[in-house]
Amino acid sequence: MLAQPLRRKFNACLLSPTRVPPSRPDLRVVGTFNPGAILTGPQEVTLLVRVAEAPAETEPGWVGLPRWDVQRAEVVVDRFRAGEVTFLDPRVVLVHRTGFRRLTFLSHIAVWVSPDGRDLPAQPRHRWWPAAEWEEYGIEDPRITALQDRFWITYVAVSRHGAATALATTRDFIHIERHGIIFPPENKDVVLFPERLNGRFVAIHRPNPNQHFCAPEMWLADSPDLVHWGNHRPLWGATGSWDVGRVGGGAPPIRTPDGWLLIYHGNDLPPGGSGIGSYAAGALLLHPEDPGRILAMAGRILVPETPFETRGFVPNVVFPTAALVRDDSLWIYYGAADEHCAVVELDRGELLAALRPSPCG
Ligand code: MAN
Repeated sequence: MLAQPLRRKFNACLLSPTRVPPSRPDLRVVGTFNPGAILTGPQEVTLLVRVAEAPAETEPGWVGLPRWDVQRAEVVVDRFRAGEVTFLDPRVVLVHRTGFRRLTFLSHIAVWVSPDGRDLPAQPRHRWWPAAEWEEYGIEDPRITALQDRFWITYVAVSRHGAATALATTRDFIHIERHGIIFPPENKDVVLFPERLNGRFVAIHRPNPNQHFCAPEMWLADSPDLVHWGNHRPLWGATGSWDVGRVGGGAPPIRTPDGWLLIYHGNDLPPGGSGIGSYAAGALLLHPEDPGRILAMAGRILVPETPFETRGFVPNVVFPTAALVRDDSLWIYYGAADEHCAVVELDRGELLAALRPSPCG
């Protein structure tokens, strides 16, 4: 379904790499994007921003690829002769000797506290670094859910073992407790429902199999404790148009009187296509007690259109990672062009009116 994108009541680019100093002089910040966000006061929004850093300079003829060294607890840069690697896109290189991929940057997570959700102070409050072997190529794309007495953070842990999803908890966003991998590689874009359903915690996840028997899919799983997950079942497969290339949970679902509102992302690169394609946001409404039932869908609600979305490290990317209810609006926090953090305010009534009953409801 290719619906019209929704009217943007307010839209701002909150953070760009030029505003954030690198963590070390030999590194440069290439991305400040894909933020988790949650209300931590009546107006205050805490954001967990993915900060991607690459080597600042490499000698001509050499390529430097960063990695977290767990023993030394610091970033190290592995150097390759230019002929030993092939750039697949700005994010990924193929290392000929191993036949495996490496990222051109290493991501950590910076904690920003915004007094009003529309503006960020000059400095982050805290930075949170990789620590485990399965985080050596970075920690990415956090999503935050308030459940019981703490915040639960799902994030992508990337390493030579693949891209997995890990879980951490915090009460203050400074002291973080890690609970390890909850969905093994390849699995990203995990979002947690903010309530138990029928006594179980529920997640949406996105397995990414190497052998493609089907269109990209989001799946559901449930858990007694948020650490051990089972009862895996497919939720939604790409519709064959704007989300034919990839589909994945964006923001943790929001309860509405009619059901769970899920803001998700899709990518339009067809299988076998070259390049990266374009990432847009869509919306689904899931049954309030049985989220495996899709009641309604809105198709694309946000497409890349502003210059900070259409130009950048990866052009044409709108990648939603949080959605907050504020009065009559929904504020969606998202990564733009794999480079910036942005927020857009949508009218909740207009969004709900765009949802069309699903044939599978
Ligand atoms: C893809 C992109 C990158 C990300 C890697 C590893 O290549 O989503 O932004 O760094 O996967 O997760």
